[in-house]
Amino acid sequence: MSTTKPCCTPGRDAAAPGAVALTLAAPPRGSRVARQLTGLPGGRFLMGTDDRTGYPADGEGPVRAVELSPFRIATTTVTNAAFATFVKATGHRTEAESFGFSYVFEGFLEPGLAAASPAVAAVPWWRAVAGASWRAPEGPGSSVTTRQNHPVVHVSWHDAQAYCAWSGTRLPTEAEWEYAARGGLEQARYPWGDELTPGGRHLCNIWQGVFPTLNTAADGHRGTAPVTAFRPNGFGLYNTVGNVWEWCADWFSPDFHRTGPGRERRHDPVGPPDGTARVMRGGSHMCHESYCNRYRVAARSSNTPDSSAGNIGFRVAADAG
Ligand SMILES: [Ca+2]
Repeated sequence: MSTTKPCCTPGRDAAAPGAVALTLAAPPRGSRVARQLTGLPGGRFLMGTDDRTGYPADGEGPVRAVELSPFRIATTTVTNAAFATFVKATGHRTEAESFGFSYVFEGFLEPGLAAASPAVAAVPWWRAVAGASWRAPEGPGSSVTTRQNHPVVHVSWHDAQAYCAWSGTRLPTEAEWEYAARGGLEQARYPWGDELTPGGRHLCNIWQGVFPTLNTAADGHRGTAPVTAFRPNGFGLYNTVGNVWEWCADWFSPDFHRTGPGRERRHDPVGPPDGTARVMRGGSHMCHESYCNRYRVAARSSNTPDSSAGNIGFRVAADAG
């Protein structure tokens, strides 16, 4: 169960039957995925926020100095095309496929399928859709044929781990993710500055209109957008906020960064040693200011590692060198 507000993404019941043990393929030498990562210098940066428009209960603050070693990270989230290459090479079956369902926003479903798909009690615009998976993001009959350059979705944290193992990469730690997402700006609210739509321009893919009934798509995208939509941040990274939530390596805790051992919190932090949910960062195409403004670069969320939904993806990272 997520320890943050459950609006971001619904989670599977941790005790649900059908959980799968995943076999990780050995990473190929000189993986193309790993070669495409961009190197970042690391160093000291100010992590978190004390922004009053945020969610203190999530553990967004306090602002603290964190030191990072150099590392590498992908400029985009993993695309449907890249994930298909991984699946073709390994035969990987995602957890959504093993469980037989995943969570889809009702507004993207055909009326008949919406009516046949149970709503999630606390967040009824989420439907548990039989047959929804990365291959069929809106359930049976849908496909990613025209979305090859969009982020893969309906992938669990475990699925992301399997992709990383195959590609010789790893998920970024939460601290690495935030440092990279900030793009070199210190304590800005967004990867480009403090204003959401400077000069009236949309700079990320979130929700405009009235959530959850009216999606005007004023930013040009009703659901996911291509991974290189909008301009990149100062480090060359695209869509670190909006579009899809991104899994991070860490277990989620709202307070480990305040209460954990000092050095573990300040130097290449990896989060708490155990937990029930993994960190997700960045918000998604379903975030709206009136409801949940977790598309801020310091915002945090989480979900259980076997959960998947139509607004969760991931980007990969690796150690330097
Ligand atoms: Ca949008």
